[in-house]
Amino acid sequence: MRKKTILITGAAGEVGQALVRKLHARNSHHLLTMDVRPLPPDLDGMSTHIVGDILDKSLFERLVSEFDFTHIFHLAALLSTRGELSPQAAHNVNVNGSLNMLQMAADQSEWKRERVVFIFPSSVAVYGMQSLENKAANPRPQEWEWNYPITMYGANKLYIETLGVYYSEHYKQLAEDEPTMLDFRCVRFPGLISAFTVPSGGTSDYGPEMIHAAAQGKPYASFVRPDTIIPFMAMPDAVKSLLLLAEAPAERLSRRVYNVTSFSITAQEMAERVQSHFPQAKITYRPHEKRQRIVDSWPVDMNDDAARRDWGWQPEYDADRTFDEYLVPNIRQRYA
Ligand code: AKB
Repeated sequence: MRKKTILITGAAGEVGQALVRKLHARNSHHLLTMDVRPLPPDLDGMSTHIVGDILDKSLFERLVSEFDFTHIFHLAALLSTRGELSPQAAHNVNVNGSLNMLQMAADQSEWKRERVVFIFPSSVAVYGMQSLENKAANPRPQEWEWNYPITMYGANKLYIETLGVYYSEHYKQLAEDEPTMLDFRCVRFPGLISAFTVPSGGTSDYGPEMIHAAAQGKPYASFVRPDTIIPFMAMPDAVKSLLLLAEAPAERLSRRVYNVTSFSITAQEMAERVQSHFPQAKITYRPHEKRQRIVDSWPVDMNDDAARRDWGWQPEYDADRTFDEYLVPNIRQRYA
């Protein structure tokens, strides 16, 4: 019999590592992890790990013969800054790779006559505020408002959201017998901050970079202006939202794509918090015109009322708790 399994792609990334730890601690499912990189040694033994590429369809053909995927957390992606440096590579991974995953989950759902739950992290990058005035006038957009991304990454995420809904509700709509469809569920994340990993290739990275630099006694020049504001969230809340949404009863869900967020903060407020914990921190500002424009196109906040109402979403870490109880103690220990 095939093993009931949770598949996590992009498992060596920031969210992936945190999710693997959490799911392993629950000990309820067999975990199959995938990434183009090996997992860090401290995750050894927590999953069956495959070093492989989501673009490799033949790999999935082999995997489905061995594993029965009940849930797929498809986290693999190239982030927004990286995507602007290599737009075609980003499109390949973020769109073609995601399409492979969706098709595999659709085939599995149809074949098993059981909906595979497909969890997809999207991003604040799907928004595109057209000016700073527009950003200030529309601080908390709903899911369907201002969906005019200016990055390859944002455009890719928005498209996969749409395809996920298609595969869940309209796939093979002209066939005589409607297949059992996959169950696509998506959270749109703000900038994420982890105490244990440092992001790479994102444009919200100035937040986490600032604090990780300060804890190591390194100076940091922020690539955005001090007044730059976007929403952020601590990594434990990001993982919490993925699991809450994965476990929510289908009848409670009024949409397939949900905003989730925690606190909005300017780069300067972030720097002040960092400096209050690390008084020697040297934080300066050297805005990078193009990365600045990307962050300026993201809203101040996101309306996450639907997630709160439908599946009880509530962040546990506001800005105070994120810094005082999560980031600072763990980061101090990490670099001690
Ligand atoms: C990025 O900066 O690209 C990501 C994101 C906001 O999704 N952190």
